[in-house]
Formats: sequence, C-alpha cells, structure tokens
Amino acid sequence: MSDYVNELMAQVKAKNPAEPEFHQAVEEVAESLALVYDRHPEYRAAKILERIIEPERIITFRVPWVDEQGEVHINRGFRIEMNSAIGPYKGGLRFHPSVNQGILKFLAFEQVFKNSLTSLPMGGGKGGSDFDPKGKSDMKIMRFCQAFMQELFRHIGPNTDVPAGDIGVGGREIGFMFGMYKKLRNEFTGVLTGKGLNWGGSLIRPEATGYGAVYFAAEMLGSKNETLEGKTCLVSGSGNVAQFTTEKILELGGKVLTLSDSAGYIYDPEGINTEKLHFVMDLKNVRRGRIKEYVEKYPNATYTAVDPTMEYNPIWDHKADCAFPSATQNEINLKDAQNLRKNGVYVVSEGANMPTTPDGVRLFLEDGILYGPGKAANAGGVAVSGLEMSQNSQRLPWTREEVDKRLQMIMHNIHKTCVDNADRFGTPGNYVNGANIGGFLKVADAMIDQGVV
Ligand code: NDP
Ligand code: 2IT
Repeated sequence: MSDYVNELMAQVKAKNPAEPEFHQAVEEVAESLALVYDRHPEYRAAKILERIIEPERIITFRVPWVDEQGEVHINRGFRIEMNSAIGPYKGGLRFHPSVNQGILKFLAFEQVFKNSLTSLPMGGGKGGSDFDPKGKSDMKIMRFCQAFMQELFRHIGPNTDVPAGDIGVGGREIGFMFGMYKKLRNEFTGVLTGKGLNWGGSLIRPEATGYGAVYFAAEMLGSKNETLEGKTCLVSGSGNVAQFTTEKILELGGKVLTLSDSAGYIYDPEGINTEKLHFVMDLKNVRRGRIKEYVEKYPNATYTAVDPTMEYNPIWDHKADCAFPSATQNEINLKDAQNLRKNGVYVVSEGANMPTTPDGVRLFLEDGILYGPGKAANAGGVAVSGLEMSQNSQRLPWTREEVDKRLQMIMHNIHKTCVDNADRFGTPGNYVNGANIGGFLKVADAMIDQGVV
C-alpha cells in the first residue's frame, strides 16, 4: 500500500472510529486512486478524496411512533448527504436492525461513485433506520413510515435529495412515505423514486437492479465472446434484487440453483424456473414468508440453515459458472471466495453493495475472475431511479421498452468505462480500479470546477 493510502486510512480510522464498513469502502477506493494520483497530482493537491470522505451533511433524528396496540416505540433515523457535486443527493433508505451511521456512510460513499458511473446527474446519499420491518403488520409499517417522514421531509426535495428503496424498503414503504411527504408539503413532486406506476413511478424500476446486474454479467462474458446461455448461477438473497436477477438470468437462458434469506438458503438442482420464481415472489412480496417454505412446495430442493457465526456460507460451495451475491455486505469472505473458485465459478456480478470482503476481492482479481464490483454491477437500480426523475420532470411516462433500452445502454457504458479506465491506468481487466477511477474522475472534475465548498 502506498504511503498516501496508509496516511489517509490512519486519519479515516482515527476520525471515524467504530465504522469498519466505512473504512473498508474508503480503503478500496483510495487504493485505486493511488494510480490516478501518480499521474494527476492536482486531485491530491485539491484534497478531493479527503473532501469526498467527509459527508456534506449527516442528519440523525428520533423516530417515535405508536403501534396499533398503543405501545410507544422509538427508532433512530438517518440521512447521510454525502456529495452533491454532480446532482441532488440520491440513494436508498434501508430499514434493518443493523443500520447505524457507519453502515450508511459506507453505502452513501459507494453511492457517490456508482451514481457518477451511470452518467446521470445524481449526487450520493443514503439513509434509513434501525427499524425492523420483518413480521410487522401493514399498520405498523405505515405508522413507522409516516413518523420517519415527519422529520425527513424537511431535509429532502426533488432538487435537493431524492431517496428510494434498499433493504427493507420497497414499494409499500415508498408509498406510505410519499403519502406523508405530500400531505406535509402540500405538493406532488418526484421526491422519492420507486413510486407506484399510477402515481409517478417508472416502469422497470423494481426490476432494474437485478436486470442491470445480469446485463453487467452478460457484458463481462461478452468481452470473452461468451453469453449467459446454459450457465449455472448461484444467487443469494430472495428480495427485490435477487428476484429480478433470477428473472433476467432465466430470460437469457441461464439456470439458477440457489436463493436465500438471513436464516438459510435453498438449493434446487433442477433449477428455479419461472413458475418457481413466481412462487417465491408471492411468498416474499405478498405473504412475506421465509425462503425455507420453498422446499415444502418443491421437495426436490434442499434447505440449509445458515448461522452467521459459521466459518463460511455453504451457499457459495456448489458447482456453478456465475455468482450473483444479492443480499448484503460482506456475505462472501475469503473462504467463500475460495469455495467459489474451487467450484468453477468464473463470473461474479454484485447485486448487493460491497458483498465481498477485501481478501475475497483480492482473490478474485488475482485469479482473473470476471468480477463486477457492486458500484458498477448494481448501478442499474439507481440509473432507472434517475430515469424516473427525468420522467417526473417531463411529466411523461416512458414505455417499458424505452426504459429497458436505456438501462441496457447505461450498463453497456458503465462496463466500457470500467474496462477503459482499468486499461488506461495500467490494470487491464480490473473492474474494481476501473469503476473506482471512472466514478471518481467526473465527481473530482466537478468539485474542482465548483471551488472549495
Ligand atoms: P430486500 O429487503 O428486498 O431483500 C434483502 C434480502 O437480503 C432478503 O432476502 C434478506 O433476508 C437478505 N438479507 C438482508 N440482510 C441480510 C443479512 N444481514 N444477512 C443475510 N441476508 C440478509 O433488499 P434488496 O433486494 O433491495 O437489497 C439487497 C442488496 O442489494 C442490498 O445490499 C442493497 O443495498 C443492494 N441494492 C439494492 C438496490 C435496490 O434498488 N433495491 C440497488 C442497488 C443495490 P431476510 O429477509 O432474512 O432479512
Ligand atoms: O444502493 C442503491 O443503489 C439503491 N439502493 C438504489 C438507490 C436509488 O436511489 O434508486
């Protein structure tokens, strides 16, 4: 590691204690940027990365709410407004008991580079709460979402900060939050993305992250004159990203063997076909059940419980060609990466944000795996959020074909940006450097143009 990265990381750790995910995300980007700084000392002199690391604003607030039994609950709400050099803050809201400032700072930091890669005018932000939506009634969810928006509304707006979904936040939650925002502001604007289709949402937004991660994998395979046709795939998670990743893999002729949730995973040797996927979508999105129930319906599949204290996650220990981690951060550790290699996996496209630990990433890069890091591979979701903002501004919805065509073009261009920058800075085939550098340059130039603000 260069002296620059060492010094920077010492400062980041001292100034942001107890935020290991944030340290991890910053270190990876800093290592890539060391290549840029050798040739472009002006970015270093202007302390661009040092400025990006410091959020422009962090909003923390109390979310008190009363459930239908009259019990009072108190959660903590956050919005990290990380960087607005190239557009309004943009990024999802996560509702999960593990949410804390460090996790949201890592996500907001990643979002800055990801949003830049989409080529659309969006800055980076992220927010959420330690609220746990799992197993809660629709009434509890509504009451929490309304209470959350009762504070968040004063900090966001269609030209200021435009949140969307992430873990635990889907169409239902966006609806409840949009309703409260509209009531408080008395205006109907595109303040959130991922909205319902008949009140300002975009076609393909629910599908976009998963579809995009598969388009990115197809682009990586295309660089080797291969396609997804006939490829076997391991997918983790069973939420929004995992479901539409599965749908697109099936459409492109691949076979999906696994899905999971935080309690365990299912392995279906016959493959999860369209009918089975529809069962999963109904199970997760309507009945809000657990992935374990899959094997009751399809007994040829097996369910394996997974405990987070295990040395490795057995979902990554099956023979396959491709892996699409689509659940959460650090779900692939070094041992999992070794298992993937051992089992013949040579394409990894990250639907989740930072799902691979740094030693796992190093192994993928050293072994020449086609490895698409999250900030490139899962950028399709926020890209279509950007397209939703355009449609809201125009007050004109686009067709499914139009949005999908643009999504494919954006994923193609992100892939090209990664390849070109990896080449240009002397590390051909390294999508990590390509994505970090490609995302950085546009933001850095905008920050230089706009002065020290
Ligand atoms: P959902 O809430 O729809 O689904 C999350 C899935 O991941 C669930 O199956 C959940 O299982 C599992 N999961 C969540 N936390 C953990 C954990 N700590 N350990 C194991 N499994 C876990 O979220 P999304 O599908 O939207 O998000 C998945 C990933 O994709 C996240 O990393 C998110 O940041 C990223 N992402 C999402 C985008 C979007 O547009 N939605 C865009 C870009 C990236 P369980 O039900 O048991 O919690
Ligand atoms: O991580 C992400 O890119 C998201 N959760 C989606 C953000 C968005 O604004 O659509």
